[in-house]
Amino acid sequence: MQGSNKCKTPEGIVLSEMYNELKQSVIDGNQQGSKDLVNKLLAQGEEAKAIIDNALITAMDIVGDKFQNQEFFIPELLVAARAMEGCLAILQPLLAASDVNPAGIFVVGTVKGDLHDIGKNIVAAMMKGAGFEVIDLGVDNEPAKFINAVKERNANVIGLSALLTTTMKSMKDTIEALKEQGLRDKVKVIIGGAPITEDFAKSIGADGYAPDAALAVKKAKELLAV
Ligand code: B1M
Repeated sequence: MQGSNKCKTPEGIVLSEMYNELKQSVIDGNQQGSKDLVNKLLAQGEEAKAIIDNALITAMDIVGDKFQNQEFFIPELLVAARAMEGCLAILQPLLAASDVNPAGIFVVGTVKGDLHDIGKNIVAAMMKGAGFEVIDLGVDNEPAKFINAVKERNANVIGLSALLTTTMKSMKDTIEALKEQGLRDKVKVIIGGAPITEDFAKSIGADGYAPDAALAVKKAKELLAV
């Protein structure tokens, strides 16, 4: 958010109120209302990344807490996720607006058994924006899917995303499969997702861990020295 909490647009609209409204709208699962608010914030000159960081991610964290406290159930989780996805559909092209030469070839996907893709989609968009060619495998990818993509597309970085503690093991399996295929030295592996930590990344032999999409870009550039 630009300026202080009380920062006003030329029309006198308080930006922090618009951010709060957007947060609530996503929590309520109001798809059209959320998209309208995103468009309004963009029209006020707010940047895509600021909108994601200051409203959308916080909204999903609140939704997650409510789910954990049994205030929300799967239907509420789903409608909030759809509202968030609608907003991201507007914001992703803005994050990815870049015309530089590919800094590297990045294969990204959510690991086997895991259907969460909102964070992974933000990572993919930010990597595109940073000039990487991005091959997005979607969700629920067994190790062989990553192996094939690395072989076919000659990728030099893989991004593995997991949101469930139960699917973290699949990250280790993917790294083991890369070793078995003799590909481990050819590709850097970055992992991320809410339950992932630096220690876990080290313990499974990943090259890097990133807690958010911006740091995933930084880590990829650092590993490839670009
Ligand atoms: Co699910 N879910 N969910 N869910 N869900 C969580 C993850 C949970 C923490 C909620 C809770 O209990 N508080 C919990 C996991 C508990 C655990 O494992 N410890 C949970 C559960 C239990 C489940 C189900 C099992 C529920 C059920 O069926 N009983 C089920 C599992 C389905 C499956 O995957 N097999 C399930 C289903 C779903 C929906 C389908 C309804 C929906 C997902 C929709 C979708 O993704 N298209 C959903 C949602 C929306 C959530 C929460 C509420 C929000 C996730 C999200 O999108 N966050 C989530 C609670 C939470 O995380 N606060 C929850 C916003 C997103 C931007 O953040 O993905 O963390 P995140 O990405 C961040 C960083 O982590 C990082 O960058 C992003 C930000 O910049 N990052 C990377 C992510 N990937 C990265 C990769 C990188 C680097 C950084 O490098 C490659």
